[in-house]
Amino acid sequence: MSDPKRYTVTAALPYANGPVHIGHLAGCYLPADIYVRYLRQRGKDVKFICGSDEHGVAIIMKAKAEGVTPQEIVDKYNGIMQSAFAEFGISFDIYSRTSKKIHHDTASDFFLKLYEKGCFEEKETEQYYDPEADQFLADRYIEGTCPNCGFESAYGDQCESCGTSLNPTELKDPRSKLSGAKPILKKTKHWFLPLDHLSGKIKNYIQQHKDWKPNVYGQCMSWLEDGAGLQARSMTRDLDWGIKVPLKDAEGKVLYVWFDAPIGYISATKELMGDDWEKYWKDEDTSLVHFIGKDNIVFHAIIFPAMLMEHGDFILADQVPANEFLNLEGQKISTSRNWAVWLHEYLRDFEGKQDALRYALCAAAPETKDNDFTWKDFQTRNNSELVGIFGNFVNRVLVLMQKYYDGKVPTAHNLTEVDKEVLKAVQEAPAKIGSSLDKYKFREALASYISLARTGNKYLADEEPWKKVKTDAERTETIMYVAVQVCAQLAQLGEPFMPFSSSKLREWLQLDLMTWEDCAIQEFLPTGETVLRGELLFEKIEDEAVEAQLGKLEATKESNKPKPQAPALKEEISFDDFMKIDIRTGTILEAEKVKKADKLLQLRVDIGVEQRTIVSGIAEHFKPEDIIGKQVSVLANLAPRKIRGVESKGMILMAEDADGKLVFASPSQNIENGSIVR
Ligand code: B3M
Ligand code: ZN
Repeated sequence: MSDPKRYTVTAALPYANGPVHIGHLAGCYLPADIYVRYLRQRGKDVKFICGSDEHGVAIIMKAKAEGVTPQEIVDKYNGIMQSAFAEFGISFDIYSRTSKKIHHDTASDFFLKLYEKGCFEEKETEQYYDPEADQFLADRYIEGTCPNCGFESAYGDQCESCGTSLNPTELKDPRSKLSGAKPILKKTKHWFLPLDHLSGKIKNYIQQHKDWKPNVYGQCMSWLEDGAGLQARSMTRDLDWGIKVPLKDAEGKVLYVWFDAPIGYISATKELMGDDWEKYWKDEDTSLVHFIGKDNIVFHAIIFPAMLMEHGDFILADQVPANEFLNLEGQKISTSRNWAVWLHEYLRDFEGKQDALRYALCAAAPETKDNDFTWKDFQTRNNSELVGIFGNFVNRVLVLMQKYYDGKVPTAHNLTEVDKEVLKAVQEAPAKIGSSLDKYKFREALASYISLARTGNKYLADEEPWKKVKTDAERTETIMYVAVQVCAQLAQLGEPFMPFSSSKLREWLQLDLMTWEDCAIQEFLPTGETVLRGELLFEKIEDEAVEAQLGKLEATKESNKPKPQAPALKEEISFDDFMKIDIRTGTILEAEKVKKADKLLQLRVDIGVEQRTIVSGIAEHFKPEDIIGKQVSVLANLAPRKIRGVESKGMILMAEDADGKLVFASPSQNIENGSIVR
């Protein structure tokens, strides 16, 4: 939409079932925040809407895993997520929760309106039911063998091994994850939203948006062309957590989480704007923009628009700038495997360095394809770009300004071609960066931004005012005048990307934030204005800090390795069987290798009642001299055996792990030899 009157910008409502990690930030919340800050700086009327998604099976599963109620889960994580976003400067106008009454009411009314318009199809279908747990089973609660690849722990909706999406009834040997019981099929009624009659309208809508990012447009078109995508979708579920279906004959049923969650954007806008909310959702001059990750594309570009079309009162999304996924050190980010950089942990380990992460994540954002975050990259970006170029430039300018002019901006005398070029770059930066931001090309925008810092840094290094100051006072003044204008522009245009540093820099330069348009100038600080000394804008990230993070990930890898399985238990024996065994404590008195037998030690053991010879297969694990004097447990009534010509009476008890490591099953404290072990 060209030049809309206002913007409603939403960022996907994250499930309140875990803390926020860098994948969330890079994929959705950071680009959304950059975009919104940019719009605000352009003086646009924009509302930035988000909140916690507190319904759905994801929440219930997490509650089960932590052994608490769903309510406790959402309360806990809503708090953690909200403060992490705030700490990183994600500047929502509202961060709401789908558990609020205003949302329950809004979503119920929406459902009722569709119901009254006859948009739903009531259908009785057979669904899996757990007879022991006495409830219908959500797809994720059913496990079984994948009909496609034979993987034994496929979920009811998808096989994580081969990726096929499934229907629960397609699983072989289905079992309930709640009780382990074999689920039975039972009839249940649900309200389906038919989509086929909308297919023309939906296709038309998507095709009007060829300007969408290719990954988004492509996914929508392939979904529409596939046909299967436009089957009627059930908008209700048999669950006891969620928004109750507002109908009489709907006991025990709630709204499908993907029905209620996007309506959450509307509820939050109502909560924020009161009576003034409607124009943000109903006026054709409003541009509605959904920032999301790629796994949410279909819901935002097809299903939610279909719901809005059926309702009739609302505008549809103008843009759906979805990102692909961010990987971490070459592996998919995973909450369950703890393969992630959690924002609250980053804040603890890199205090005050929010902008460094914002910078690195924007520079490596998975805009067109999945991308990798590595700690080494992060360090390089910070140390060479932020510290080495941007920070170095600003610091030199501020130091020299104090040193030469007590902070007073000097006069510009004759401008050279180089001076003019630098000032031109300053003036043109807003248009250049802005045109990338308008196209949701955040990486490109950031690259143009940092290139202005590079220009400034190079200018100073080439012009060497610290040398010229001795011979040419006028030239030095001109150089410093130009350099300080570059700093000022960096302070202004840095606001969307690195708001913390940008605001510090404006403070040192004693500048207020200007509108983006007003920044298309060459002079921010006229001769005679004063700037302050300031401090260092960025700090180096040391190797140790990076190594600590890599060490943490290494430890995660270790703990994710499948644990060796202990051998299965042997057959049960009776108490009488057990009583036949005579185990005694004894002390090893002598130990020597058995000739021509690598594995055997011949031991002399005092077992209280007598001394005996025992041949033991432990020579590869212990040196004879190390075990003399050791107290051990001895199976004393084992029938004697001749081993390599030596009569062995009894056996030393050892524990052996899966790797074959041996340790003595000794008494934990010394006790009289001959004591009975039982
Ligand atoms: N909560 C899925 C997710 O967190 C879902 C998004 C809802 S947006 C309306 O990925
Ligand atoms: Zn499979």
